[in-house]
Amino acid sequence: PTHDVIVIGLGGMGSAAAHHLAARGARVLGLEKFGPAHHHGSSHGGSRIIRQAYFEDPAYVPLLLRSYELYEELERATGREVATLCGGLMLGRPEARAVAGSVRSARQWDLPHEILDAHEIRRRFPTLNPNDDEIALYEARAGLVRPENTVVAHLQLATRNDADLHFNEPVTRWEPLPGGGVRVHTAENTYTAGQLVICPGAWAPQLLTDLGVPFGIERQVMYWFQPTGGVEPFRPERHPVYIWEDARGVQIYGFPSIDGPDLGAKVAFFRKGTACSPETIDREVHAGEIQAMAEHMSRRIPSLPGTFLKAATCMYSNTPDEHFVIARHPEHPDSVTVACGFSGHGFKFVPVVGEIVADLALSGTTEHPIELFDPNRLAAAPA
Ligand code: PYC
Repeated sequence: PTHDVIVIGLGGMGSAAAHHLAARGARVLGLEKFGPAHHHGSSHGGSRIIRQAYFEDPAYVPLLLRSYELYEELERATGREVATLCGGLMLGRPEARAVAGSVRSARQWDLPHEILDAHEIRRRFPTLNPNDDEIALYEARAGLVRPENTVVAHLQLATRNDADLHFNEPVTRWEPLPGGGVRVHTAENTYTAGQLVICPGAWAPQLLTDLGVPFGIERQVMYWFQPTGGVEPFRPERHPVYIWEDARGVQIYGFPSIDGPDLGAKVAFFRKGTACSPETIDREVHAGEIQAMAEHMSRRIPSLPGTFLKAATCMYSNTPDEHFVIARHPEHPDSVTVACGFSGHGFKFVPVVGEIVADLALSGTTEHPIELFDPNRLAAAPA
């Protein structure tokens, strides 16, 4: 083999894996279908939320604490801005999953947080207009990470450690070799290595046919609006990130204005997409969708849907329980590691997933708690 480890996919997770593997001295080949930090998958759009009081499950918290450390290291090592801790609000009725789940994680892990009633939310964050029966968990250490900068920073560090990164070279198939190791085919070449790491994003159904996980790929839309009265109240010094759940369980999430006055502020529905595949996704954003977003916002952040500026699509790769898959491949446990099914909430974990994947590929195990991400939990029950 010419390389120790081949990494398929150099988006968020794959770029971090390439960096951590190369930093430990592995000879790494990275193969990516598109260019560096591209906009075709799930790692673009300028911002993603980062938070610690994790409503999805308290088991994520130790990984988040490590991710925060690694984001800081990444910023120091590259000089690129990757994280802005502007604070974050999880809003809704007290029983809303986003609120009750965050409170549970914060208490279990003793994370600094405040509980704000509707009056206090309005007083501290005057752009927000909650109903009287809504509350929020406020976390000062929440904020946003920048996906494109994060990917570029990891690629830069991987290259610094001599990783061989090939862009615009799609993988057509891969197979384990009888004597150990793997072979990977692209349109132009065939490569062999002792270990394979697959970080496929929305291409999981094509690249992981024998994993036994029923992925649901979803089209999602991100919207940028210019607030009535301008972006001043939305600047990150004054405005937190937020996830806001309504009485039906519909969640929106949003950001302060971070890309200059002309780009307004970004908002999106969380987990309310439509089924698609990378080949069939509708990249156009329709007037009815923009109208629905503006109407949903206007009751909660009345100044935000002032003027629609632009929208962009991306894809979620959902697992049935919305928890990740990070493991040795059950069918090829000696040579293949997978990181996939991030279900729309993975980007904040990118650096720690890179570290875990490097552990698994180089030693077969990790000290990080990843029991929740075992693909066997999702295997179809035998008939
Ligand atoms: O995980 O915080 C998050 C998030 C919000 C919207 C998409 N992901």
